[in-house]
Amino acid sequence: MSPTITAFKSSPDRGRGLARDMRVRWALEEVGQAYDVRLVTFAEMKQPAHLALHPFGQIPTYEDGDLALFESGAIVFHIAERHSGLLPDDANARARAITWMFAALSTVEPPIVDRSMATLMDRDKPWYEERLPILDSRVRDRLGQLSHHLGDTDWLDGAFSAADLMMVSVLQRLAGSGLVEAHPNLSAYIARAEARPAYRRAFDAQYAVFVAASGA
Ligand code: GTB
Repeated sequence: MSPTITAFKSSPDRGRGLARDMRVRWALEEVGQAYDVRLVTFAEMKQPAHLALHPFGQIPTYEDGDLALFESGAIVFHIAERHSGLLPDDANARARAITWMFAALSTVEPPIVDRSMATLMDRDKPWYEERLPILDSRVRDRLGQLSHHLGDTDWLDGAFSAADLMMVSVLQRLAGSGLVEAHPNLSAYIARAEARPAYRRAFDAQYAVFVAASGA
């Protein structure tokens, strides 16, 4: 039986693929694992049935037989461990790829989410204009370091892996901010990942949900 993931019934990102089900869809497409999607409303995410799967009442979740997981990082890691194609076979290369997955989630993503939340929720606050440059500068620091590491290589460490899938998913939230665009190698890195057939299939699937929900 195929695993089932959850995603927004009506995503606030309007089909841009920025919600965290996208990275799970992408991982499943990369390894060729078919999956089902259960769409949930914001209200349903806070109901006991969903809270039993996700203690924080969020998406994505992942169910496969008697296994239920939450947290996009844990889900992608699980998929990468259970299938070939997303983590190297060599033990040291595998450990490095896992390190980069953690780096994406715990070092690069937090300042990006802080900035994104401020631009979404705090524009009307009296301190917004003063705070934004601080948030921008924290993001700039991380992007500068990441850009330096990537240099002119295609992927973070050898072949494409779950590390790149996670890092690109994290960086995409900055689209249009000008912050990524200041680093041509990071823009090219994102474009390279987005050109992958598995990414396109995942993107199209989540976009179809937006189209159906909006009647577009
Ligand atoms: N750490 C968790 C993980 O990685 O799985 C975070 C999960 C999470 O934040 N889920 C969000 C959620 O369910 C959706 S992805 N929110 C509902 C709630 O908390 O009540 C975050 C997200 C939402 C919207 C946009 N957007 O509009 O661009 C982008 C990302």
